[in-house]
Amino acid sequence: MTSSLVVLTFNEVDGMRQVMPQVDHTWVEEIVIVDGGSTDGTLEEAQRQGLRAVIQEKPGRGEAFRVGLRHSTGDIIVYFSPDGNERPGDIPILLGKMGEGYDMVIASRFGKDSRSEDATWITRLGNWAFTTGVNLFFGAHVTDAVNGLRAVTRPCMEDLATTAVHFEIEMEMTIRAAKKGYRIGEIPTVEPPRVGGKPKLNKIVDGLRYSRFFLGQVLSGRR
Ligand SMILES: Nc1nc2c(ncn2[C@@H]2O[C@H](COP(=O)(O)OP(=O)(O)OP(=O)(O)O)[C@@H](O)[C@H]2O)c(=O)[nH]1
Ligand SMILES: [Mg+2]
Repeated sequence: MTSSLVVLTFNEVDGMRQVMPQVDHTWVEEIVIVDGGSTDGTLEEAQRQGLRAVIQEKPGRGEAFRVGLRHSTGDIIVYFSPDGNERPGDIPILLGKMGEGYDMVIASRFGKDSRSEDATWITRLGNWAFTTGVNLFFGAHVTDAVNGLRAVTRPCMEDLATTAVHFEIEMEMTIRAAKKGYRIGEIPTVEPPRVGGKPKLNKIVDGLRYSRFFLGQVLSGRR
């Protein structure tokens, strides 16, 4: 089984400098940066580190997940955001868990041995509500339905045929995988605070988008 690391960036130069050097290139067969149109030196930094970058034609983090799927070749894809919120050391742990036969493995910030040093009470509440909803309505059994750090097999990701353009992508992946009966596993993680740069997720705009997306999923058929 080969694996690809798809790295999602949009004006993330600080993270590229501080986090990417902690990624051991022998963990995976290939690394692909998918960039949403950075103007802060992210692409120059990728080039300096000898990393291949693909620039999105259409904006959005959800779109970036599909660009990463199209521009990588591994049997397993690990989606990784180098903004400091995700620990590079989880990459081999996710791959190890995938070896147990899962179709998707999510790094959970809210499980038994997990911790988030980044979440505020509002994001905690939101994550809890959406995860509970995804479990109740779609039969997933997860403690974190929406974290981005996750691994998925290529056939599973292709079959999910995602359409989410923005931050709803992870919720869509978890819902569709649960609906289709894929095996979803989790590993506990610790979410450190962001390093530099600016958050791209807007608590209000994206919170509303999440809610609308979730309701749409519920109304369009639970199973
Ligand atoms: N390729 C690509 N990456 C994106 C896009 N939007 C955000 N990202 C990246 O996705 C990752 C997560 O975005 P964040 O803004 O940190 O979102 P978050 O982690 O939910 O929110 P914070 O708690 O504020 O960090 C970062 O590495 C961003 O650079 C996009 O449109 N395209
Ligand atoms: Mg972040």
